[in-house]
Amino acid sequence: MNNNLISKSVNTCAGCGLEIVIRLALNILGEKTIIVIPPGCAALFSGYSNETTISVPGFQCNLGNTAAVAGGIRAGLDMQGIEDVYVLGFAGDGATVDIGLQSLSGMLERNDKVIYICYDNEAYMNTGIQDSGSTPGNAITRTTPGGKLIAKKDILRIVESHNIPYIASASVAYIKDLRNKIERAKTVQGTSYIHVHTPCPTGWGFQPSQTIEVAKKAVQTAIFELYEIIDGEKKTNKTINNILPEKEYLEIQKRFKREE
Ligand SMILES: Cc1ncc(C[n+]2csc(CCOP(=O)(O)OP(=O)(O)O)c2C)c(N)n1
Ligand code: SF4
Ligand SMILES: [Mg+2]
Repeated sequence: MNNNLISKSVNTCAGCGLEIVIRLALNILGEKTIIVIPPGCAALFSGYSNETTISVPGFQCNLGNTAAVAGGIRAGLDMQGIEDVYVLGFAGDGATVDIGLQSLSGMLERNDKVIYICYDNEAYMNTGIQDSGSTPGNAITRTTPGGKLIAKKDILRIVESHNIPYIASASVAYIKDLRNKIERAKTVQGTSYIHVHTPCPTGWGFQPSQTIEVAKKAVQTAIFELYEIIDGEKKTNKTINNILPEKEYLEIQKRFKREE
């Protein structure tokens, strides 16, 4: 376990969910990790120019090729007989479910030994809150001012169709569960895909202090399900006995509010 791989001050917005995910991931994976980050809020987080906040080797790829670059790095390590280094693809939803989908599909098909984490803040946040395939229906973004007309793309089902050994959904509100999932990914011989529901106060319109509350409500309303698929077997990680009404999740975010 290493708590010192990311500097204390970083340039995400206050209350940013993605900061939690990346800190936890590197904390668990440790310094023998090569991280691949496409453009997005995580790339800004990782630093500008010759300054970086992350003290593991990393590469900023293009928006569409995180998985291809991560797979290529793994192939290079394999050629050198290096087995004790994790390759981590760390990408936003736009970079994963839209423009990076072809590259992701190729990597999943090859079953490259890569841990791929998608932090899903449900829009292209870094460029000013445009809707992505992962934006939920009815959400207001700069490109869907009247609310998005189509539903959120179910990337986990697309990933599942590739029959990789490990798939998980996770949430920043359930850190122990997320931790277990990253720990499991470390042991997988092949591709692990972890999709993390990652609230964004700036893009979703809630107070920075509410990040965990918003993430938790998504699970408690059954809007976001926590599960893993291990060698094809699906396991639910959080059974919600008293499902809350959806409005309890929707009403605390400005992106679902309509002008009267
Ligand atoms: C091919 C290409 N198109 C557009 C961009 C501009 N761009 C940079 S970051 C970004 C948003 C990425 O969204 P996402 O992957 O969801 O990450 P987030 O910003 O939400 O963290 C876009 C569109 C780019 N870098 N490359
Ligand atoms: S826009 Fe959202 S995802 Fe990006 S740094 Fe700010 S809070 Fe984090
Ligand atoms: Mg995004």
